[in-house]
Amino acid sequence: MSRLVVISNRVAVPKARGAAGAQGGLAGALNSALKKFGGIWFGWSGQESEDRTGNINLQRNDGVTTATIDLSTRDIDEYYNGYANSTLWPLFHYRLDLTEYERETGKGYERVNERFAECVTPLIEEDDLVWVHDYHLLPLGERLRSRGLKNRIGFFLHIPWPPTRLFVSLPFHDRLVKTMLDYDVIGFQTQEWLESFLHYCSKELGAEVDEETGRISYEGRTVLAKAYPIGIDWDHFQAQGETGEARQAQQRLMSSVRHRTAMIGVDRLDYSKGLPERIDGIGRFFDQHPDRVRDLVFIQIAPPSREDVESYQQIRTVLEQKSGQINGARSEVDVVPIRYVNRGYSHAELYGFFRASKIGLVTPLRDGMNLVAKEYLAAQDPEDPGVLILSRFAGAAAQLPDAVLVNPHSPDDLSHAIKKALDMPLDERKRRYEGTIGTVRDDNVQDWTEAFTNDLASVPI
Ligand code: ADQ
Repeated sequence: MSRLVVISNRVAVPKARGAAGAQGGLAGALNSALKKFGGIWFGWSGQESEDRTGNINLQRNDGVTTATIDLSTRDIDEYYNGYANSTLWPLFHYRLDLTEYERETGKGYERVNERFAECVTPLIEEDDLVWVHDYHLLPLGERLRSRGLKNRIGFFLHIPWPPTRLFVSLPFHDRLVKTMLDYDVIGFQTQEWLESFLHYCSKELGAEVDEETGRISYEGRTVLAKAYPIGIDWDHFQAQGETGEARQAQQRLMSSVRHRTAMIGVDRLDYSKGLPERIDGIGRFFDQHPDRVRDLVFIQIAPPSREDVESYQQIRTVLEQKSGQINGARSEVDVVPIRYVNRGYSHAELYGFFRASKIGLVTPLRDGMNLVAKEYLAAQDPEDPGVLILSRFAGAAAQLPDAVLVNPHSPDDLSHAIKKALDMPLDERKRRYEGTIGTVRDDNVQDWTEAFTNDLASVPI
């Protein structure tokens, strides 16, 4: 059997299952795949150092080998904070207004991709399957090929692929996509992002595209492009729900909201997650239904991320102002309608909070998939499930049509959905829950890993 080499911007060092802080989700799934196949997970250590000697830190933990390199201050600035997070991330989330185009950061991005290729190539053996992840490493396939690698190489994009009309605003867009056609399999979260990619290849590159099979033929190579919707680690998440930590978290939240309904949002602090728009929707709900202020407590958990990027600093300030305004206008001595918490929690605690919350509010303006929506559903009591309000612009909406779907840009729509969820009778809540839970349970992250690696392993070479 072939080994698997996973390459991503950051590497999650595996922890033993059941150990305190054991990881779930993507990191857990990739680690189990690596254990099954044997192999290596390569990426940036997260550390900054000016060491250019090509030192690779190899570690073996719980059956998985990780190989990491440090990046220099300039590399982090140009590749990570610059091109990846100030150009590609906003553009791929349809935010042209936030997209920065700087030649220097583009060069830094190429330089770090080249460095990744240089460092990882000696670790790759002849029959290894190579699986590259996400927007930080779009051109890595081509960099690896230029070093003579003949292996099967796959790529998965965790975020949306933008429509052609937006994507062409990126200088050198064609050069970037041509580098991607050196992969053998390219995976997207949804049919929608896949279609945008195929459209680009056909219209802008003149590639031959078979819409039915997702096969793209270009300059003598054939690439398979396909949708592989990611899921959660169901078993791991349920096991977290059985812990004392989860039960305590549930109790803690329930006793603090008492007779009121808890409505929860859990997101990284990121403008793509629609947080200010969500607060506006809640404000609108309180304006339209002032008699219900005492019925509802909204808990937003949003730990900061990418704090070196300016647009991320701004979002934090905006959010604090908006929630402060509503709390200022609507609080009583014993009622504070919005609790805004700036830190992360473990999956066990999140399970408990989700279970204690009768409404889950997941309203990104654009999202590749959104695993929080699936985790919220997975934590519900089947006999008395809560209601998921979900943005129609999250990739997850295509898989969860029985959620209450909303347009996150419209405060009226959000307000209406909150009212509907608050008043929803048990039989409708159960019907919606039963319509979604099968997908969440069965299309899980193990399945996703298997589907992708099976397709990659079947590529003829
Ligand atoms: P993210 O943008 O990080 O991921 P998401 O899928 O919602 O978004 O979350 C990933 C994980 O982070 C989830 O397991 C969630 O529980 C955890 N998380 C989020 N907020 C948290 C918080 N406040 N505290 C603790 N944990 C938190 C990117 C893409 C998504 C895609 C994933 C996976 O942007 O669209 O679903 O990758 O492919």
